Amino acid sequence: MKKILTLCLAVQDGKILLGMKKRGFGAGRYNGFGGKVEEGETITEAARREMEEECGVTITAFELVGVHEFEFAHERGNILEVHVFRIDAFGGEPQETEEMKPEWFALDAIPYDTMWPDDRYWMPLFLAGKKFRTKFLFGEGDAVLEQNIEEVETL
Ligand code: 6OG
Repeated sequence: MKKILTLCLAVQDGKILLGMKKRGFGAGRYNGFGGKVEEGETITEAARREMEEECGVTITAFELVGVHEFEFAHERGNILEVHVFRIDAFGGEPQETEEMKPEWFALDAIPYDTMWPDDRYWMPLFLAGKKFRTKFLFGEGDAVLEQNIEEVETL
């Protein structure tokens, strides 16, 4: 089974916008904004909706830059396919919501120790403006057991 999700990362003036996830899957970690694509919605529509719901801003310029396939050793065959968008412009000011507390980080001070453990491996490609496809297998304590990161021209 495959679930399709979005992950939106805004970069502006040498900083990246992350949110502290307050509840649900990934709570206690900083991450981009996003979630499951709902029925009847395109992936880009889902990205726009999640940015509005989770931090109250409206995307005005963005690009699909990566696709991850995440799998957990205790549930082999359940794939999370996460579509990563770089947000180049948005309207409004990021606001705390019930789900996320937004915070800007300098690009050389990204809080990898409080993020999903895959992030430190692919974020350098993201920050270098590359496109990528990855596969990660997670084990006990969400440790990365296997990883494959491919830089691609198009997605
Ligand atoms: P909701 O369950 O809140 O959406 N996500 C991951 N992000 C990273 N960096 N690593 C992972 O490794 C992830 N698994 C899921 C996708 C969950 C949000 O978290 C992202 C969504 O943006 C396993 O609807």
